[in-house]
Amino acid sequence: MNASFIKVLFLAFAIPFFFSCTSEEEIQSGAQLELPEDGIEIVDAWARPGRDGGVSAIYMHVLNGSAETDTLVAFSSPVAGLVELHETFDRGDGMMGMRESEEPYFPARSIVSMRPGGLHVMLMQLNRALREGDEVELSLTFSQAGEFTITAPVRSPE
Ligand SMILES: [Cu+2]
Repeated sequence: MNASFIKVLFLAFAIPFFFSCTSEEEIQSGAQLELPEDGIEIVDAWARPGRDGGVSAIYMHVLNGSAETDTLVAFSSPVAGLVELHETFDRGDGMMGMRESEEPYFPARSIVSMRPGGLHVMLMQLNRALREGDEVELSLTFSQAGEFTITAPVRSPE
């Protein structure tokens, strides 16, 4: 594979990814999801397919039922060499870009929803292909609530 072929592959992946964008972060009132009494709960996690050496993203709802804002301080996944919390932003030229979130905050008594076109956990340097039906393990460490390990099924975005 030469470099331009890789670039084409990346664009084919990235364009639908950016265009489904809504806002960079959506905090819902919790109409369908119920906040836990205390602490953090992570629900409905899923990952998009990715190729070996490529990238993927994990989406989820983070429910913070505690009375304090919590901060995401670390991540890891056995399938990725690098994991970051990304936000999608308007580059101002009609395109959407993504960058590492500088505010990994999860406000008290709130739900932060990660979804395509918004906030997501970016998996980079995949050490194997992720196909529909696979499962991906992800560990997240919050400054207050501590470490969580979740399993996200791989599926294609609707
Ligand atoms: Cu990203």
